[in-house]
Amino acid sequence: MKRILIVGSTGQIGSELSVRLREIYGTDNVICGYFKPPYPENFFELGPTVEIDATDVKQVYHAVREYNVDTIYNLAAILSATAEKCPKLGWDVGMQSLMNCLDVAKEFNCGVFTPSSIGAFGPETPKDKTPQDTIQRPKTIYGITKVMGELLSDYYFERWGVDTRSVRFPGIISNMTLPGGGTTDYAVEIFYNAVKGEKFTCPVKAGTFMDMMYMPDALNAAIEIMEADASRLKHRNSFNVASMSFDPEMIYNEIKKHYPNFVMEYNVDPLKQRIADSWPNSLDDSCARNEWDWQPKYDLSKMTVDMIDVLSKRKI
Ligand code: AKB
Repeated sequence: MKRILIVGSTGQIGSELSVRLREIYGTDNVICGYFKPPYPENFFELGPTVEIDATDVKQVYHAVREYNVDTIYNLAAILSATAEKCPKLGWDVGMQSLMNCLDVAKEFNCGVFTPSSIGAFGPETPKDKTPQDTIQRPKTIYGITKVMGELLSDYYFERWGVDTRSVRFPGIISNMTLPGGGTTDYAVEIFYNAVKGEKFTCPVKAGTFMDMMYMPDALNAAIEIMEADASRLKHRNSFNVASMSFDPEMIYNEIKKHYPNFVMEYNVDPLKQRIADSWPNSLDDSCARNEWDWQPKYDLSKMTVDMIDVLSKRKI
């Protein structure tokens, strides 16, 4: 049975990953690291928690030692658009937290999962069906930290045997916690506007394709890669994973099947457009499928049905 520390457990991925990990490994075996408010409702009653600023190695060290942790989910990050406005913060949070987690993992023999992203690619990368191993010259600080993170994680594995594993997440669409400061956030926000009966203003142009993924598939990816048989892994940091690729018109038209009067207009945010234009249209995830049987369950239409069902039943 794993003993897991989630660093950044109150963010978009962490708040749902913590629930799933507790279902699988037991509530007391999943320690939710938190840094600053707001905390999800009942956060402190749902299981063990620890206050942790992952940029401080002592705090990571004490949490891992005190709770006898053997696996770290390192989710601390500043997303692409926010990091671009504050590159030093993006670098410090992304890199310092990772270095600290890796150093502590080396000491205590822990496995480490750190998400990479489609942001680890850049304009020189092949845009369609982007291969697993290809050119990685990102033009954002977020992407640079992701490439560094992949390299550093492989380095710790090759040099010291630290069991580092990772996936390159697309934009993640979820109905629980809103993302913040990402380039792909529009694909979440559009659902909230549709369900509330409000017009949606899209910050990226029609024809801007990016890979996206529904949260249940993203959680499966994060859990299955850490459970994968190590002897089958030819790659580690980091696997392309994919389930759907769309542009704003495609998601708008899918939502309109449920809300025929829904209106979308465009007001392009130059920063988000620049970032989106530098990222791939779609990834080839065949290595993940071959090496650890990755298999997503949701496409655009199935996800849309579920998002609308969940959000419309909840007061948002
Ligand atoms: C972002 O838009 O910054 C993230 C990502 C694709 O990594 N959602």
